[in-house]
Amino acid sequence: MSGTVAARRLSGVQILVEYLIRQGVPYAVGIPGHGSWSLTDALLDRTDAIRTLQVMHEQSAVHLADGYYRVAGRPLLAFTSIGPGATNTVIGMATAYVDSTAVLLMTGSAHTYMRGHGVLQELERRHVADNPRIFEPVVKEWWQPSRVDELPFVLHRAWNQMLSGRPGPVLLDLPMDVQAESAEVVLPEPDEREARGRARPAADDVERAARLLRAARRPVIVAGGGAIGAAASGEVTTLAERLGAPVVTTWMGKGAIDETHELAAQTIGDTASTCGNELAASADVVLSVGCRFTDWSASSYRKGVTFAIPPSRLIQIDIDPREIGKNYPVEVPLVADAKAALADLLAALGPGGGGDEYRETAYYREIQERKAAWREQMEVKSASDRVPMTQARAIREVQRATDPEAIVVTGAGLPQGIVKQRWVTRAPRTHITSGGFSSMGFTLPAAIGARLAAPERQVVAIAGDGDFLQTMQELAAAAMLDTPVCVVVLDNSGWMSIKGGQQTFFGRTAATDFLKRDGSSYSPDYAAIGQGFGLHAEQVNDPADVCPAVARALATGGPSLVAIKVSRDLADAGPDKTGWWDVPISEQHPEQRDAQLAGRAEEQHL
Ligand SMILES: Cc1ncc(C[n+]2csc(CCOP(=O)(O)OP(=O)(O)O)c2C)c(N)n1
Ligand SMILES: [Mg+2]
Repeated sequence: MSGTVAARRLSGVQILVEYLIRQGVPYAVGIPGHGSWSLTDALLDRTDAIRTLQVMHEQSAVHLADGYYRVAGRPLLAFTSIGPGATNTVIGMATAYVDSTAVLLMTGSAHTYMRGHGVLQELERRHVADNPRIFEPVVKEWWQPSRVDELPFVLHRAWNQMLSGRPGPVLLDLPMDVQAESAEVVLPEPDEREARGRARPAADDVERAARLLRAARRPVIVAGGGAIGAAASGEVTTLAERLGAPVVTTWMGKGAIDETHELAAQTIGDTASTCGNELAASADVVLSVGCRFTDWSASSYRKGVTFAIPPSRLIQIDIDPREIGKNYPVEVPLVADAKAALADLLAALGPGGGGDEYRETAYYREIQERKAAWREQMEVKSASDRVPMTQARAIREVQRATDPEAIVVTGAGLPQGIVKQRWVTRAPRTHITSGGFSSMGFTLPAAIGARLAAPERQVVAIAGDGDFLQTMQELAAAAMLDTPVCVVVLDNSGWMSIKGGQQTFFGRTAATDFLKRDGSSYSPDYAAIGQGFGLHAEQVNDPADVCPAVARALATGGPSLVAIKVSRDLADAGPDKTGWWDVPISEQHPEQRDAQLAGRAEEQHL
C-alpha cells in the first residue's frame, strides 16, 4: 500500500527505470543522444534488471518493441534523443497505433527553463518544445511533464492508457532537466493503479446474440486482431465447434484459430481466400470478434464479394465502441473484451452442439468443399516448379523447414499477402505483420523483437527486397545481439506489388522496377550483404534448394539470411486476387475506370 511505502529520492529517469522494472519490462531499446543521456546513464545502474538494446535507426526501436508486444503481449520501452531521433519513430508509432499494439516511447525534450529558445534539435516556431505534436494522430495519449514529482502519476497514467481497453502506443516526451533532477517520490503500486479485468457485454445483448446464433443456419465468425489480443482463440474455436460455424480471419486475426482446423475457413478480403470470402458473403449471421472491417478485409464494402450485411445480420464484438456500426449496420453490439464476450455467449447458448456434431451438417460439407476448391486453386502457384520461383512456392518451401509453432513476420509487399494467403498458421501470436498501416521496413526489426519475446521459437522474417532495403541496417542489431532470426529476402528487383497494381489499374507501370541505366534488372547481392554484417547467408535460385538452405540457416543458431530469387512475372509473382479493392482511376484510362466504377456502384457504404 502506497501509504506505508517510504518515499525515495530519485531522478526523473530513475523513476522511469524503477517503474519499468516494477512492471517487468526487460528491455529498453533505442539510440541515445544528448536528449536521453540521463536515461542511458540511469539504465547503466540497473543492468541487473533491464537491458539496453541498440538498433541502427529509431524506426526499428519502435518496430522491435511492437514485434515484442505482438508476441509476448507485454510492452517494452523504446527511447530516442530529442529531435530527429524522435521523429524517426513516427512510422513505428503509426504502425502500432493502427494495429492497436502497445509501445511506450520516451523521447528527449528541451529543458523546461530553455523551452522555445531554440535548444539544439527543438522544434519551436509554432509552439515551444513542439516535437510531440507530430505524434498526435499516432498515439493514444502523450505527456510532457514539467516537474520530476509529476512522473509517478504520469507513468501509471501512461501504463494504463497503453494497455487498457484497446491497447496502443503512448509517448513520454521528457525534458532533459526533468530527466536529471531528483525529488522525493513514492512509486505507484501497479495493483492500485491498473485497469485490470475484462469488460463484459450487457447481459440482454448477450441473450439477443445467442438467440440469433441459435437460429442461424449459416453462421460465420470473423476473427480480427482483437481476438488474438484478448487471448480469445480458445473461445473462438469452442464457439465455432458449438455452432458449426466457419472462422474466417483478417490480417490481424490470422492465427486466432489453428488453420488446420476443419472449421478454419482461411482469410477474407483481397489477396485472401475464395472459401473465406464465399462463406462470409453468404452468411445469415456474421459474428465479428475484434475486427474493424477495413476496406482490405471487406473488399472495399462491395456487396457480395466478402460481406453482404444486410442481408447478413451482424453481431459485433469490440472493446472500442467507436468501431461499432462503423462500416456495417449492426444488429447486436457487444462492447466488451473479446474473451469475456465469447465466454458469455457460450454460457448463454448453453449445452448442445459440441463434440463432433458439427460434422454432420450439409453446411459443414459445403465448408469442406469450398476449402478443397481453394486448396486446389492455390496449388497452381504453390507447387510451381518454375525458375525464378513463385513467391507462393518459396513460402511453401520455407515453411517446410520450420516448426509448426514458428513465428513468421512480414511487412508490406507481395510477401505480406502471400504469407497471409498461404502460410499455415497454427497458433495465435505466430503470424506477425504490419497489417493495417502495412508499413515496409517492419519485417526485420519486428522479427528481432519477436524472437526476444519467444526465445524458444524459430522466427522467420520474410521480407520483399524493397521492405528489406528500408531497414536492413538492423542486421547489425541482430548480429550484435546474436538474435537468431532467419531473414528470408524475396528478391524480385522491384516493388512488384505496386507494379502489379499499376498494371491492373492503369494498364502500364512506372518507377517500380529496380533498373540499371542499360535497362537490365538491378539487385544488390543480398547474400554478400548478410555476410558483410557477419551473418550466415546464402543465395538460392532453385525451389528445391529453399528448404535445405532455410534449415541450414536455422540450424546455425545465430542470425541468418537466405536470399531467394523470385518471379518478376506479374501473372504468377504474387498472391491470387480473391476480392475487390477500390482504386480511383482517371479518365485517361477509360477501360479500367469503367470497370472500377461498375464495382464501386455496388459498394454498401455509399
Ligand atoms: C514505408 C512504405 N512505403 C511505401 C509503401 C507502399 N508499398 C507497399 S508494398 C510496396 C513495395 C514492396 O516491395 P517489396 O518489399 O520488394 O515486395 P514485392 O511486392 O516486390 O514482393 C510499396 C512501395 C508502404 N507500404 N510502406
Ligand atoms: Mg520486391
